[in-house]
Order: sequence, then structure tokens, then C-alpha cells
Amino acid sequence: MTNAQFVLTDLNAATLCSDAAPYGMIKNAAIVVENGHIVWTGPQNEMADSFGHWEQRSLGGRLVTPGLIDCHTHIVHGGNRAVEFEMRLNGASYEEVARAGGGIISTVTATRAASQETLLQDALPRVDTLIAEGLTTIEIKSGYGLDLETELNMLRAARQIAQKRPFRVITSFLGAHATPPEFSGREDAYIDEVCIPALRAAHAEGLVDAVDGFCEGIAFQPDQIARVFDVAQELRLPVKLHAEQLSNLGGAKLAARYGALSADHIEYLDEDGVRALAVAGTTAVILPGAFYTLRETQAPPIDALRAHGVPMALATDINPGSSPLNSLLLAMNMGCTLFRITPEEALRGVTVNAARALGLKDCGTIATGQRADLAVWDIRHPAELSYRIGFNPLHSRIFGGTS
Ligand code: DI6
Ligand code: FE
Repeated sequence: MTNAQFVLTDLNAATLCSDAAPYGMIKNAAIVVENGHIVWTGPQNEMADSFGHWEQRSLGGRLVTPGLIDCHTHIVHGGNRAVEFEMRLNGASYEEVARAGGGIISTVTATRAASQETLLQDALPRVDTLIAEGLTTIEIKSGYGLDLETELNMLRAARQIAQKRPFRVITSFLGAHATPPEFSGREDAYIDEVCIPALRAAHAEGLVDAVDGFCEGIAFQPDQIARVFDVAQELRLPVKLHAEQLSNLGGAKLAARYGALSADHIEYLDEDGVRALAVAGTTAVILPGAFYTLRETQAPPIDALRAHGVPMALATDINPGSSPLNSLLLAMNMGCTLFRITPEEALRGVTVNAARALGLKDCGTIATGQRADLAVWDIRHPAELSYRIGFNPLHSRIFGGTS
């Protein structure tokens, strides 16, 4: 439904705007929308009379939150790794799986073999599942091409999603995700000859909103990531980093040095790293789907992040290997149960702090001047979003003022 001016009435709004009331909750609220943006919100009985002449849409006492934001996904990729999953559960070792063509390189092979159209068509059902959960913004990474043409194709497919669906897409260039077989043992050459030229080409085509990397023993060392980040800086692109997922290489400190938007995974982050994130104003993105799939036992340092006031975001990390988790609501539940974050932290993690992790200032809360990206829920209390497992109480979604 499109109408340039309307008022949502009879609702409770979890605005996430302030810490004063839990969830920034406004009971018996109204939200006034004009030209795709929120122009007023507050208690309905305080609404100016002039808005009373606009179209009124009663939400029957439902709960409204900002549209949800998945700030870390690899949702565009070729093929899947279900057979590998099955092989491992039938007792195959990691080496056997790798010899049979499994692992991240099997996704690289499948992604290279796919056309841009196939990448798009394969991603759309996954995207639709997220939209049905009230998401209005998604971040999508490259990183399964690892050659110039395929990295660009992934980003083009990601951008196309925003043309096919009412969904905002933010892209991250993740050329420094893994070393492709043709550069095996020559990581530096891969960074210089493929990753950096691909970043420049993708940027020139307007395909890059941020630059990401995977700083890990099995991926790239801090000095290699730094070379990519130097180019990001030159291109005036913000950076973010997969840091401290499996070990501590000082990735968070590196990210902080570059004023990163976010440091993601961070199971092995130590207190020094937390401090560095706090000083830099970098958001910590926690990804319980990968923790769960890899049967990791070390949880991110939630207490230290809280103590140092580091904002926490929460995302799916949707990818065909370590996190085939296609539900942000389930990620919220997992964040609470596996990492002991609170339901309020989970909701802030997929709204206001997810926006922060993407450098977005016009979404993630319900406030005057924000985009009218809203999710309307058939629930009474916002904790219900994190509490149930495998249940989707979405009533309706408003994207840029359109439902
Ligand atoms: N972190 C991960 O867990 C993966 N990539 C990353 O940056 C795994 C990707 C895959 O297995 O396909
Ligand atoms: Fe990831």
C-alpha cells in the first residue's frame, strides 16, 4: 500500500531510541509517516491535531519495531554444501571432505561456475525468507569468487536484489576471504595481483559500500589485511573485519586502528582488543550461527564488551559452510541462549546496533527523520522475538513507507 502521508495508530512502539525505558518503549503510540520517513512518533494522545486529518491505519495494539537489519551475510553464493555436511556426519574426516572437493573452495568453484543471473535467482528464496521475518536491510559480502570477474559478479547480483525486492542492500568487498587454489601458498601475490585490483574495479563500478577481510591462520595475516585496508582508506571506503573467530591474531586491534565500522565473530577477543574497539567506536558483531555450526565452545567476551560500552550487533552470517542459518529471529534466540545476551540486547543487535555496524544513520530506530522501515508483530512483549524457537510472529512490514 502506498500513500505519501499516513498515521499508524493503536500500537506499542519499541523505538530502541533511549535507554530510559526498556526497549525505548512507547505504549499506546502513534507513528506519523510522510514520503517514506517518520515525521513524528510519541504517545498517541500527544499527537498534533493536524495529523488527525491524514489517513489513519490502526494496528490493533500490535508491537512495532524498526525493520530488522542483518548486518553480516554471505547470502550470494553458488551451490551449497549439504553433501559435505552429510559426509562429515557419516564419519568422513576434514581431509576426506577436502579431497572430495569440499570446504570453502567447493563454494568458490560453484560460484565461479554460476552466472550473475543464477547467483541472483539462487539468493532470492533465501532473501524472501528474511523479508518474511521483517527485515528491511541486509549486508551482503563478496568473497567466494576470489578472481576479479566473479567477485564483481557476486556484488552485481547483490545490488540487483534491491531492484527485485523491496529491500535495502549494503555490500562489502571480501576479496581477502581465502586464497584460491591457483595462488595456494602465495597469499601475498593473491592480495597484490587479484584482491586489490578487484577492489579497485568493484569500487569504480560503484559496487562497494565497505571493505571486509578474514584475519585468521587459515586466511590472511594482519599485515596482508592492512594492505587491503590501506587501499580502502585511499578510496574512502569504511572497513570491517572477521576477527578473532578461531584464534587471536590481533584482528580487532588492527580493525580499530583503521576506525572500522565493526569487528565480527570475536570469540577469541581479549580484553586489550575489547578496549581497542571501545576507543575506536567500533561495533562488535556476534554470530551465533557459526559458533553453533562449528560446535565452538568459546563464547565472545560479552561481559567485557558490556563493561567497556562496546555496542553489540547480532547477525546470521548466512553462508554455505560455517553458518547455513537463514533466520535472524533464530540468531536472536541463539545469541540469548548460547552467548547469554538479553532479549533487549538481541533486538538492539538487529536494529540500532546493526545499523551502526553498517555506518547507517537513517534506520535502526523509530524516530523523527528516520526511514519508515518498520516491522509489525503479533506479540505483546518484545522478548517474544528472542524467546520462541522457529516461530515467526510477523504481521506486516513497511519498507520506506510502503507496505
Ligand atoms: N568465517 C567463516 O566462518 C567462514 N568465512 C568466514 O569468514 C566460512 C566460510 C565457508 O566455510 O564457506
Ligand atoms: Fe562471515
